[in-house]
This record gives sequence, structure tokens and C-alpha cells, in this order.
Amino acid sequence: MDILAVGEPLLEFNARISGAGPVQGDDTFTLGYGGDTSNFAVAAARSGARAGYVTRIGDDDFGSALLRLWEREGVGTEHVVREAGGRTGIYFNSRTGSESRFTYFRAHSPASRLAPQDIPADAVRGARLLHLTGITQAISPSACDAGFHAMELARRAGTLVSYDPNLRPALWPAERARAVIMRGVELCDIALPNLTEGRALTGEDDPKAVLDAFVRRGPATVVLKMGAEGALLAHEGTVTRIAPHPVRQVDPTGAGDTFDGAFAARLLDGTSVPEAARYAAVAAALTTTGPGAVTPIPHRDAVEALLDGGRP
Ligand code: KDG
Repeated sequence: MDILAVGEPLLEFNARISGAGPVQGDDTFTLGYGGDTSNFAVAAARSGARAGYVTRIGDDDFGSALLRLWEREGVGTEHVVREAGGRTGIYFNSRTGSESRFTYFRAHSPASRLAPQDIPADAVRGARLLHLTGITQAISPSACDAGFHAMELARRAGTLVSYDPNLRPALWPAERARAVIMRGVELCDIALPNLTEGRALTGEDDPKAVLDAFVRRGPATVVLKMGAEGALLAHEGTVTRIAPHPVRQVDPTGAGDTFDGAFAARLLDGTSVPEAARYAAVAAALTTTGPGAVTPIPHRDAVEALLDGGRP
């Protein structure tokens, strides 16, 4: 595998909004797939990369559904452990309008038992890029350790590390989140924060100041994702503004993960860093045009059709 992602997959129950408020008595929920690192792996695969996943799931129906997803998408499952009796985590997205609202049922999930010994050292050394996130490290102390262990292995082997803070305040206390995530940023080559979490993590407000605060931690490449405002890319001492691709947004869930996966896929096929970011911005925008984290993730041809010669 060229790309290896480590983290927690979740089954998704996505509200079909019937009215104005959060959950209504007559709402129905559509089954889908989520989990930031799983979304990332699917996005990378749909952009043509050879991606594999490291996680733990239960031997329940939800785990089986996720396995079928990865098999359909061509995401490698060699390092997916199935726990007998384990209950795979789920979340409800009772979004209002185009804003995600997650309710998790993931405590004591198999993925929360990820530990350093689950990290396949040879696969990390053999991969070209390792991806993990703040969520990977939030779900339990042993998963946090697994994340640091994987990053150390990758750094020693010369495997690129990409890290998305994906700050989820519901999952851990703010101070611990900041300390762990900013250490993750120091250990990575490519940091992929969004503006909201970037502000919370750095205490800065202005996007350029947020970007600089991440750059100072050491990653060679930082992309600050700003949704409908596009993105700011810092690479080799140059800051490039990545234009947004305007769309009618339905559900932003998974847009950041799609950016990350599409970006990784393009970087590894030799696309320049700014062009890879332009491609990723279009992929991320497209994924907001439908409900659910995974279903609307675009394939490479759909993104390239819009890029038309390299620019949206
Ligand atoms: O980035 C999208 C994810 O947040 C969503 O799929 C659910 O993984 C999830 C999480 O932990 O919030």
C-alpha cells in the first residue's frame, strides 16, 4: 500500500431533515459510513491511490458493513482486526441545514482498544504516506500511543506523515487535545487543519497567523482549509491562496477528510503541491453537495472534469 490510514471507522446514521429543529419525532436516518480516517482512505482510493486501513472493528453487522465498503472501494483491509463480541462505533448526524451535529456511540468500541502493537511496522515502513488525526488520538490513551508510535516509525523510515487535527471537543478535554494534537503536528510532514480548529488550537484569529503558527511547529507543508473561502497553503516558504470551488452545500461532513485523501493521492502521483491542493479543494467541495460522509466523495474523473486544465 502507498498510503496507510490509522483510526476509527463508524457507521453513520444521517438525518433526512424534516423540519427546522435538530431531531424531530418523524425524522428518518439514512445508513452511511463515517470515521474521518476511513473517509480519508476512501477519498484517496477514489482519486486513484492504493490505500490501506489500520483499525479494529467488531464482528457485528456494522463491522461487516464497513468491511464490505472497503472491499468495494479497493481499500486494503489486511490490517483490520475483527474483535469477537466487539461493538463497532456509530454516530448520528442530526444536521440542521448544512451544519453537522454528531452524537457518538463509540465508548469501548474495538477501535478504542487500538494500541501500539496494532501498528504494522513493516507496512508503515513500506508505505509512502501515513495518515492519522486528532480523532485517532482522542478515542483512548492506547490509541493515542498507537498514533505516536506509528508516527515515530514512519519518521525513522522516511515515510511521509500527514496529520489532520480534526478537533472534536466532545471527545476529550481541551488542554489535552491541544497538547496531543500540537505534538502530532510537530511530528508530521503535512498538517491539514481547518480554520475553526486552527483558531482554537493556536489562539490566533487571522488565517495567516493561524497558518504561521502551524508552520512554526515544523511541518514542511501546511494547508489551512477554510471551506467556502478556499484554503491557504504554506510550502517551501511560500504561501499560496487556493481558490474555493463554489457549490450548493448540503452536508459538509467528511469534506476535510476528502481534501486530505485527494491531496495525498495527487501528491504521491507526482502532482505539484499547489496543483494537488487545487484538486483537493474541488474534491472537498463536491463532497458537500450530497448527504453523508462517504457517498458523495467524488472519483478522480469528476474532479478532473471540473479542473479543466489544472484550475477550477
Ligand atoms: O470528518 C467527518 C467525521 O467527523 C465523521 O465521519 C465522524 O469520524 C467521525 C468523528 O469522529 O467525528
